[in-house]
Amino acid sequence: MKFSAAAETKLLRNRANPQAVPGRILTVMGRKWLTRLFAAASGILAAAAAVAVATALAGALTGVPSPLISVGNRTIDMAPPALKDFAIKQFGTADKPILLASVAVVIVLVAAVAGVIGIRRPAAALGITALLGLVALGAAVTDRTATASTGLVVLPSLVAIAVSMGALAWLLTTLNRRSGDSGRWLAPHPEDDLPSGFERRRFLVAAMATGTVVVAGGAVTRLVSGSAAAASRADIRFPRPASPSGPVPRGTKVGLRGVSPYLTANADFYRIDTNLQVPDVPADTWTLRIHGRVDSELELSYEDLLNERLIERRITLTCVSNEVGGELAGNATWIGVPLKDLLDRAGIQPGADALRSVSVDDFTIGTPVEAVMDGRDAMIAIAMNGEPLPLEHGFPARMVVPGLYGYVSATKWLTEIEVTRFADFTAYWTERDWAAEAPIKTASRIDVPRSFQTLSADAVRAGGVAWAQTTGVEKVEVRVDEGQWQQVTLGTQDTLDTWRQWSWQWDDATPGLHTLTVRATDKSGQTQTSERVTPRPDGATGWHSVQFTVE
Ligand SMILES: Nc1nc2c(c(=O)[nH]1)N[C@H]1C(S)=C(S)[C@@H](COP(=O)(O)O)O[C@H]1N2
Ligand SMILES: [Mo]
Repeated sequence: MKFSAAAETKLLRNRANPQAVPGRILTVMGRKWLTRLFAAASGILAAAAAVAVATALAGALTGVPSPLISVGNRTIDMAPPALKDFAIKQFGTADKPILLASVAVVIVLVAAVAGVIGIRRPAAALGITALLGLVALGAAVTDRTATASTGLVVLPSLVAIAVSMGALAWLLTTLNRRSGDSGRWLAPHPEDDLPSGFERRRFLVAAMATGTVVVAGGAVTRLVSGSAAAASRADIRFPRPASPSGPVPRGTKVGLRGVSPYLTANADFYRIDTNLQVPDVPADTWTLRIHGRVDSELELSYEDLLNERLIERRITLTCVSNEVGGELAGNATWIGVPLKDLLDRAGIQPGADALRSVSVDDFTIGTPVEAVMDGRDAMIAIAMNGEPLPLEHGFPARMVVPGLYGYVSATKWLTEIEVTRFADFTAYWTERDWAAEAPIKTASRIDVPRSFQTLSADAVRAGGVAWAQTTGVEKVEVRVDEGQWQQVTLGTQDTLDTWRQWSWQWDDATPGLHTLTVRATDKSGQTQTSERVTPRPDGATGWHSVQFTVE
């Protein structure tokens, strides 16, 4: 940008007096930049209107994700494994809003650029807009979470293309038109690059109309976005489990502030899945089909599950992506139907070594047949901590298998179990470099003190949790700096499938900066290895430690 000497002086003067800047921006920056600003805003407005209308439309249709969600879903499915590891590690369970925000930022940028290009080359701008819509269309058609017919699934993107092109054409026309023009549609003005005196009023009308569409789309989305699953969940009453878990034994809780609660509340329970939008499955339309290498196929409704022999168990779930010291584990009371009961009834044929379980959105998990038949409390769970499964945790039904990481066992929104062989299929995560079989590795964690906390010498207490599902935690030890390992106080073992709280007090604490390290030994005598490995392919190992200061 070149300024005349006069303009430069003005600019300098305005710097000295910032109050005066807004009024002068026009003269100093030039109309060219103002036009660009309006053009960019036009692009963004048009795109926003398209997204709003498409999202409202998708909300009104069953089984049709909004194009924005579809783009997000496809991004998740196509992202290289390393990027996903990074996202889960950096953002944990906030990875979903961050992904959606990134998609939105990309759309805003592209739309703004399209708008600016549209000052000179309206056709190119419309082309870019159409291209954005086509990307959404492609994502919608290939979105595995879409359950409606293709004809319906493409509808929101097609409407989005029409809305964005129409709105942009209108906005650019008013932006490019001079008073006195005979209304040439979308006519660019190559003869001067400072379209002067565009018809502010007409542009404003177009912009406000488009803005109204954005707001209306948002309002309609709100209206139609009530979930059928939530309504059906509210009506569910459970019979008393035939095999209750009994109360939590005394002494399970060590009573130290900052240690993870023994039972994790549903609202605090970690959530990991590939779904940007929680599948909306009312219990009364849900079915579970068990088929494949079985003597007789089974098909069960939710009502059928309620009439089965129900067991209630406390089980600690763990995600394979959990880093050493990470928070991707939680302990809950589950009610469900023993998988073994159903599989025995179906009759597993010789040679079958795997269950391929499928969720309503075609996410797949492979689980060893042996693990669910060896007597552990593998179940099709319908309740979590006394409530029907929360929607995010798999309503109406999910699998829970003690001792296996979630990605090889804990299928949420479960709808199909195929009895098969590992040799005959790959599952969602095994296609992405994770191991096909993944028993949970023994782990221990320091919840308090937090890293870099300062403690007074007379009150150095530490505590946390340790888990070794199906084997049980035998012993937890800590050491200060490179000192001797010392045994901690362990909460009572509840079941072998639950974590144990631990606490420890440092009686003769010395001032200074210290490192506290923890390790657990399971009931088979195996102590956690100090060797650090990453979560991929089958779970992290290594000792957790925190640094803190004693005063
Ligand atoms: N349908 C479906 N089920 C799924 C997943 C998923 O992405 N989709 N993720 C699995 C993983 S990796 C884990 S760790 C557990 C997490 O269960 P939670 O979200 O209830 O804690 O669900 C498992 N079940
Ligand atoms: Mo996981």
